[in-house]
Amino acid sequence: MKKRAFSGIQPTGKLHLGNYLGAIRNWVNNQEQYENIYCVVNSHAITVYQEPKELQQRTIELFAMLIACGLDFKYSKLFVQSRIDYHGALAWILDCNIAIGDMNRMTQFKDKSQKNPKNINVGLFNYPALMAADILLYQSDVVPIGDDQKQHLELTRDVAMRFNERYGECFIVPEPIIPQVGARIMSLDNPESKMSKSSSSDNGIIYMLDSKDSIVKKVKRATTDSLSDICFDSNRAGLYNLLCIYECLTDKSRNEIEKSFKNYAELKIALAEEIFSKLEPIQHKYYELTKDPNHIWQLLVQHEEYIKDIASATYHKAKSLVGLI
Ligand code: AQP
Repeated sequence: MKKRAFSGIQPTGKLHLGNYLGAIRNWVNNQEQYENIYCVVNSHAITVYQEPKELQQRTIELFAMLIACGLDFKYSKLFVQSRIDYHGALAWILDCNIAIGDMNRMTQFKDKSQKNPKNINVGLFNYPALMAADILLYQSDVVPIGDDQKQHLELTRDVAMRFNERYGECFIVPEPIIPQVGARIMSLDNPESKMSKSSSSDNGIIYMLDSKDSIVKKVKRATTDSLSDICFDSNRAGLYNLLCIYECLTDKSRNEIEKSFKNYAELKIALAEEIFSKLEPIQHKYYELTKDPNHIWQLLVQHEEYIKDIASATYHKAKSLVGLI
């Protein structure tokens, strides 16, 4: 029997190359190996204020983008989190089994609350419990994620084990799958921080729908250093990031890549070409798909009954084990 893979992505902004290389590309590449369930986690998105109409629109656009990136309904189930009520309900049960000290250690909460000090809400603090519920509801064996979600996955594993010990076997304890290359794509203009949908400046982010011109401009302007030799040196953060992106996109060896370019300008030209050649077919498919909003809606509800059955079985088991009637 195939192992089950589960992962999610938030409709918090426009999808970028970091999301693609760190997560989605691996979902797509591994989809024949696993039984897959993927999710647009829009309930997570409201932990930071979202304009409601925009959130609705972005949820649908992200759903279409995931299909354009290559998620194939023959192998993968795709759905929208808020349409399945069991996520919030299981999160509450898990909340009551997570120590406040464990939650206090989550670095994403610290980062996000520092970025946005006026909007530190309970939901943002509680984000990891909802993420644990997403994963555990579907009895997931593996969770393909970028490096930034590793700590949340550890908390998910801990709460699953604690629950199973305390109340009896209920959840599969999931394993993370973190790619060796591309797990943390950094911002092009600030290579000390990760490329992120909610970054304040667009210059460091390659969006999935960026035009070729825009990609070329952003890559040309990418921060490097005053040296000139090309080598994978993680102390030279800007260059290292560009080389890692190139490595991810071409699957060439590091040695071969280092020998291919004499200077930064050559590397940047080749990298921009490589990025656009990977994004162009995705962009075509996305624009094709979004011409027909009714069709997207049909796809959006297509897997809901299947998903609901799995979620309902897990939730009712957990509910009964803790003694809720
Ligand atoms: N820069 C990145 N490099 C590699 N992987 C990344 N991921 C995100 N950024 C990078 C991975 O993408 C998946 C979906 O992420 P998400 O939308 O759920 O939330 P996030 O990690 O918080 O992504 P962003 O872009 O930084 O969004 P905002 O700004 O809204 O928080 C995850 O598997 C993540 O690891």
